[in-house]
Amino acid sequence: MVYKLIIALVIIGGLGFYFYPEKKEIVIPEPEPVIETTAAVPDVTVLETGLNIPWDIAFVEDGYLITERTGNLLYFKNGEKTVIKLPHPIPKGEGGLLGMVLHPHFVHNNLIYLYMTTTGTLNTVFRYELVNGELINELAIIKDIPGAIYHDGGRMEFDIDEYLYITTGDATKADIAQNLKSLGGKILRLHDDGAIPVDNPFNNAVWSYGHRNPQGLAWDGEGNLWETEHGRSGLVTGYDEVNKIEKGKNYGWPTIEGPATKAGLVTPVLDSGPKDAWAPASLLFYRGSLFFGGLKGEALYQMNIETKELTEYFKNQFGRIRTIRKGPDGMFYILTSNRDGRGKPVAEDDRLIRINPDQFNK
Ligand SMILES: [Ca+2]
Repeated sequence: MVYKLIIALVIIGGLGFYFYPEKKEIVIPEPEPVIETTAAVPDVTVLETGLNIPWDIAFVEDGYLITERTGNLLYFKNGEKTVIKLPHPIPKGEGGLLGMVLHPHFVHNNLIYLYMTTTGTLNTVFRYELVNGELINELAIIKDIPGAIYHDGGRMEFDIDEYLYITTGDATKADIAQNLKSLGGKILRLHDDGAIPVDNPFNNAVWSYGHRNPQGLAWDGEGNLWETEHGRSGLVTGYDEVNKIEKGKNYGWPTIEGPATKAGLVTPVLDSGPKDAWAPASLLFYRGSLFFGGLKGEALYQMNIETKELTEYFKNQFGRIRTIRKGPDGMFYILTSNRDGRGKPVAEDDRLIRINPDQFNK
């Protein structure tokens, strides 16, 4: 009986094979070709034109925010520009609306920080919630930062431990950089709500001092904090600086400048020399190098941290370059500053330009 059943199954199976000789093919998808994420992006793409002294950029879902020194907070999404109203007007002709940084948990708490001139020449860092295109729940996390038309500092960054660092300028009064009771000419360090961290070196907001006009902050792959700073200006220029920042240290302004050394003061890792001026205005760490925009130098600079070698890119191509930041797509984004009264603007200025960093590794 069992034998007959097996025979029957073999016959049926055979018939099945005869009547259905074409098996349905199982399609195995070809593996996706491995594409270098940046390979298809052009070296240079102008994304926005007609900006008016843009100072900082932050990336949000579906777009980006840009501050203009004249007092506008702009939101760009799918090619559309919206102006986000500031709760405070910016005084004309003074420092203005400068740095902007998002809270490390912005996607959950909507917190945004803006560095701006308020009354007179004093600068304040405000924290807001950005909800439905409106800045609400204002909190002044630090105020009465000395300001002036120039030398206002204004750059802000969070470190991986979520402390907020803020650069402040000497507000053209050099001596305040050495005064630990003044907030000018410093790098400040605060909790995200403005509270003073207990491990700050001087029981106040000051983290380091003796700075003239620091404009860029970035941490390298080993967690070291780096800073760019404008050297002397006026009749003579030069001695712009790249400094490695350590807690509580004195970076020398106005006692020393350039490669000069003095006990108790920190000499920059790199300076531009007495004749060249970069006017370094930002800072970004990328693959063993520090990148910064140069205003007076009209270039994008790369300093190899190990060799201290400095390379210039786009010299005189875009005019004055203020800010460089890396986008969530790994691209560099730079902002020009040709409408600040010191440049020679072309019709497109000022511009947001996307730069593919792959070109720097060839
Ligand atoms: Ca210095």
